[in-house]
Amino acid sequence: MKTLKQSSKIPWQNKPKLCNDVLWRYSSNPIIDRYDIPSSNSIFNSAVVSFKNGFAGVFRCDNKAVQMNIFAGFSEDGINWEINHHPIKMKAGNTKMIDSDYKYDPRVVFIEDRYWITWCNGYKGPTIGIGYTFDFKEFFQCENAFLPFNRNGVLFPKKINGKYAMLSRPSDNGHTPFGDIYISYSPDMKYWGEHRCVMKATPFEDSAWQCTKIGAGPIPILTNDGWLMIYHGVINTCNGFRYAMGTAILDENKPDVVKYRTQPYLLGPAEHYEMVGDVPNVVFPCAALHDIEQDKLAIYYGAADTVVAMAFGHLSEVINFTKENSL
Ligand code: BMA
Repeated sequence: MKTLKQSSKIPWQNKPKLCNDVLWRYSSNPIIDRYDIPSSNSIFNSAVVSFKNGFAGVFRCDNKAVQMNIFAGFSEDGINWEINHHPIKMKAGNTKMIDSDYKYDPRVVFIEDRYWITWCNGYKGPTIGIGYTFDFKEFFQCENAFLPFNRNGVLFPKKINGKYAMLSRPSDNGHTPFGDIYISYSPDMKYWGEHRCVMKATPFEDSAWQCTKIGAGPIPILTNDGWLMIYHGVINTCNGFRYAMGTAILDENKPDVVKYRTQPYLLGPAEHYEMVGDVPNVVFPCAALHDIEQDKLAIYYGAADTVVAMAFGHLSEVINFTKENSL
């Protein structure tokens, strides 16, 4: 089996006996509450990775002035987190231009020798910010990857055909009633190009939960079938947007080729903490830990733009489900 190194002790809970679904929620969800640090109004859409003997993460904590920023956090077990009370302070990375009106929806991935962070960075509107750290103490900000407006920048965990690769979702400056997933490449994490469309929102009749917009979630996972991409899909209802989670499998060497993509969602807003919060009806995955040998997948998602929750699955079942329920 192809695998990229991950910790062997990922957080886990067995599938409940009566569960027929491919993913199941952690029984003590949410794992992070809205007021878990003194300044926070909400903590959600956050990213975690294996780090040393445990885990580290970058958390979106909006404060009580409802300003969006990202904070480092640490955990021994991936479930109980200590989040710093002060936001990440960036130093100059590959540029001196590190302007940032706000930061939100981070993703984190280890590539080669360091942890790379992408987030939605406020520069005359939302675009994709990039930074790196070696230790989750000192952080360095690089050039924004794209022109505004863009969201959901998600790096692949290794170079593809010799270049860094990133998914993103060109958008507008507001709540964006459209959105498709694109891929871009860079030789150096500074200059991005070769933009290609990966997949678009679906026609309403084909799969309505993802008919308004879609965006990449966790770092894609390399499997024998290709890249497993977990993403969010959105439908615009008479009460506003509803965000659910789906999966697709992209070709390993040509990841703009979609091999499979689920018609049904795998997890949608159904529990109270997903349906009730600052923004109701949002399941927004931003990170996943996996262990191919143990066939385990642990997904972290923001719920109702208020708290962080987890769901589990067997990787093989997720892949089979994606193949068997493909559009
Ligand atoms: C998006 C972003 C996300 C949020 C989602 C639902 O545009 O702001 O952070 O979870 O909307 O409100």
